Amino acid sequence: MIDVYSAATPNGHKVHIMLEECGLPYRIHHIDIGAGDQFKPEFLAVSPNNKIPAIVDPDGPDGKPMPLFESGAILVYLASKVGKFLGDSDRDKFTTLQWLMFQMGGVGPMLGQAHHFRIYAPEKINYAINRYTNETKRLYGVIDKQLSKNAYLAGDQYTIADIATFPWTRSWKNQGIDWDDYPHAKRWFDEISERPAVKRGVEVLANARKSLADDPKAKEMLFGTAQYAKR
Ligand SMILES: N[C@@H](CCC(=O)N[C@@H](CS)C(=O)NCC(=O)O)C(=O)O
Repeated sequence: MIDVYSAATPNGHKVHIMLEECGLPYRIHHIDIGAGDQFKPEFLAVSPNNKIPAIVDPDGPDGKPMPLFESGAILVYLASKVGKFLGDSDRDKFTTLQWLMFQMGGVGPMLGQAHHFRIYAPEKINYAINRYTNETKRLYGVIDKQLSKNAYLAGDQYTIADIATFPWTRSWKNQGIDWDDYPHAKRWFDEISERPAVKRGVEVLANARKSLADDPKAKEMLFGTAQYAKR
């Protein structure tokens, strides 16, 4: 049974969806990132960057427990474990990894900043809002173009590149996106939303999710001095 340390956020959803897609048994441990659980020594021992998601697979490749943080690494690990969602040929695998890296290095960080400056920042800083909204639109444009030629991001198969990217596009409204501008991405989004494993994955820990809007303590934990204390 894989232990999953997580919350109902886009990076958490990636792993919840993947586990559901793979049919792997898992036990979920809620890390309340608004309450500061991510700074507890027992969580930092598995995830030293104080971020969810993290997993511990008691049955690692050498038979010993395998702890992992970083959602992209976890997706690659689980795909390798079950032999699915990475692509069949070496060419397919590298193409999948390419689009996974595009998500990890571009889509996640930039859409996250767009969300932050549009919704959470205490002051409206137009330069930051425009910078990250425009970058988000550019990235949706790249995705849309790729999906105009392919059913999925890495080609004709549903892979961990789709599993990594989809959860970030669920917050399209808060990122300033109008789906009418990205019809191919919308077709992909609608199709993935309907997958039974995706429907189950996005419900994991959904009840524990709290809005940050009126929660100054959570904002302090996520964006304030708590982040920068030496540990
Ligand atoms: N690159 C990391 C990012 C993880 C991440 O940003 N997690 C957020 C929630 S989506 C988090 O745990 N934030 C808590 C914190 O920064 O203290 C990954 O993909 O796993």
